[in-house]
Amino acid sequence: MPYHEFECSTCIPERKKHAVIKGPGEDLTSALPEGYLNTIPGSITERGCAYCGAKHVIGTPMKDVIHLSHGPVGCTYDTWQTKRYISDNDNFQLKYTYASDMKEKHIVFGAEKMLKQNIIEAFKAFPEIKRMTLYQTCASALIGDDINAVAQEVMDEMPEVDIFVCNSPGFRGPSQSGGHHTINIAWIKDKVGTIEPKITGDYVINYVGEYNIQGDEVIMQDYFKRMGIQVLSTFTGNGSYDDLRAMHGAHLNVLECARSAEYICNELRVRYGIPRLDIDGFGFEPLAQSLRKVGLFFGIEDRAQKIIEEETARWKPELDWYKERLMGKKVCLWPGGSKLWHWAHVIHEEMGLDVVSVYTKFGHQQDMEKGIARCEEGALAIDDPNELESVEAMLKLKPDIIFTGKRPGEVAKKIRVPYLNAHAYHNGPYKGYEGWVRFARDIYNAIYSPIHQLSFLDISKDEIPTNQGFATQQ
Ligand code: CFM
Repeated sequence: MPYHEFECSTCIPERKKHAVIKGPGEDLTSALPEGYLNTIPGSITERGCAYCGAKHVIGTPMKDVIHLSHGPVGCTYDTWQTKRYISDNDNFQLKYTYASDMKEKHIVFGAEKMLKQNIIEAFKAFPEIKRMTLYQTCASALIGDDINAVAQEVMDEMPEVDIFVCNSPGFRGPSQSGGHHTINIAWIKDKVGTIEPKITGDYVINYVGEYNIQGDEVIMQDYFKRMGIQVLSTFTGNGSYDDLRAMHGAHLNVLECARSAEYICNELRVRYGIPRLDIDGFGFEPLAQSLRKVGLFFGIEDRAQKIIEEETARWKPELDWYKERLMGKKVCLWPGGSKLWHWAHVIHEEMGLDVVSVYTKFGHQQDMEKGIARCEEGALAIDDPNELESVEAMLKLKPDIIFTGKRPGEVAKKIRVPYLNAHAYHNGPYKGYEGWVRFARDIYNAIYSPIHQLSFLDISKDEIPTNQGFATQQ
């Protein structure tokens, strides 16, 4: 039986089908954990909500916009520490956060009037910004505030502004992935096609599912520019609201994170006939293949090849230096969604790491299928894990490092497992040739940092334990 039962979860028998061990010769389809379902009551999930997926993942990276949540102020939490989608306009979208600040009285009497005042006040406070995204939250959706009507009233009174409304309250479920879907569809339905594109070149793409975490988009944009490609819009990292209204003018959608943004690509194909090309900016070989594919589409493979050769010659020796030192180190690869399959095989092939476990918080079964196919035999695959399960897994697997988010990362540190931030990165960008070397350097530093050796010290005793089965100093 491929399912893995956690000791800590025997009291929640439904959890059993959410974890599998990749056994030798096992039929992958029968071993696939369940996924993209509502979280089981009693299992304290670490997922985000549908509002978070819409706003904090996809909406907020848009740089020239006031992002206002209609709800309690706590819903706007998620700032520099957890989200690092930087921009070239001095990080306007990260520096400020806006909420209508609903209180109990608004739940009783409604908050539409207050919302209208808040929208006008926000535009007045930042007169140079003429665009806004407005997000429904659980609180305002439950009482039925009509935020579309409020937004329309403001636009009628202030013709110079444009407001995008996103109806993805947290309870819409089942996780942030539901929110990705909702905002993708809302954007194409309400905004794409409302501005005509400015075409300046022969090869025009939208770069989709790319959120410019610590500059990922900038590094990829540079390759496209060197190939003579015009990036009409980026959905949505460092992206501009009005550029994204003109997405219908591109010749090709180049899709990076298929988990969060395949929906808009599929719609752009149906509505405007623009093809979708999935690429991967992580790792030398996947990136080379991606640049070649884009080059092939436009008949400019030679330009792609030139970049691949230049960049590989510049960065490969550094990558190999790290590979030698990371060979055979055990990794738990525990991101939110698509990084599980973007990374699983390539960290093994290009950095020598062995993936002993994969998990995804909100990925669909197809994400898990790709992830399991690409990780090592014997690996433990978990869907929507909770904290107790991940601690149990770490104690059992004794990884040298885990790649995950801040919350599970802090727990890992307490049991002396080094953690690297797979979401916001430590010292990114991680995309591109240079980025991939930065990733290797961060992994190396995390594993070999003397701090982890020191953390094994029990100062109540007179001994210095050196190796307890986790990181070993070289
Ligand atoms: Fe796509 Fe993302 Fe990811 Fe994602 Fe995310 Fe993210 Fe992630 Mo955090 S869009 S699925 S909802 S690659 S925020 S930039 S790092 S969990 S693996």
